[in-house]
Amino acid sequence: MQDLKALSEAVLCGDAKKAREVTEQALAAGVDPLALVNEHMVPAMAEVGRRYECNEYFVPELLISARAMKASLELIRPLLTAGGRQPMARVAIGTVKGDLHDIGKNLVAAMLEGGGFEVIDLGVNVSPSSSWPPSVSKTPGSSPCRPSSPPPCPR
Ligand code: B12
Repeated sequence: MQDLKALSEAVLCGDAKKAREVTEQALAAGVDPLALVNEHMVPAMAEVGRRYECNEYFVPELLISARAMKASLELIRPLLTAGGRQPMARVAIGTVKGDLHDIGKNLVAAMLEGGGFEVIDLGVNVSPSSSWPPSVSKTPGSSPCRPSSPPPCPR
């Protein structure tokens, strides 16, 4: 099996084909899917963010890195979700109005599904005044929404 550094590299360089290829091989070799996310892809995205902050990367690089991460997550997501169980609760999730970052949200949604929750994904850029699907508005309880990633950097 290939060195898993190739996965971080593929995300960092925005090589979706390579990210998918390395993920496929790693999964076939029995590597824990969550380890691929937490130990390789998330740190690579953090480095992408650092490069963006230092003006080494710009929005196009963010986009192609995000595309590479998504290509890999497409293979991983089904492994995080468990089927056939009665859901223990229903959760609505979305990113708040103005926020288009959905990779983290999608990951959390997959983990919640894997943990036995029914997830209603409201998508991105969700306004508080949006008309919620009936399955959400009829459900008592809270809905986790998420603002744009970390707090602004101190300048
Ligand atoms: C990829 C990316 C993009 C992509 C997003 C593609 C996509 N489909 O998601 C694109 C290019 C579209 C983008 C655009 C912009 N981005 Co951007 N982006 C990133 C980047 C590099 C990675 C984000 C990511 O996916 N990380 C990987 C995931 C797995 O991590 P995560 O999102 O943090 O999620 C984890 C946790 O937060 C948590 N979590 C997430 N959601 C939820 C929900 C619940 C309920 C719970 C419990 C937990 C949870 O669990 C997740 C798994 O561990 C970050 C840098 C960074 N270091 O994060 C900047 C970053 C978030 N972006 C930033 C900026 C400034 C922008 C733009 C304004 C740039 C511009 N000038 O246009 C636009 C804003 C667009 C908008 N309106 O939202 C800033 C945000 C600064 C701030 N604090 O507001 C960051 C931090 C970069 C930086 N250092 O300056 N971006």
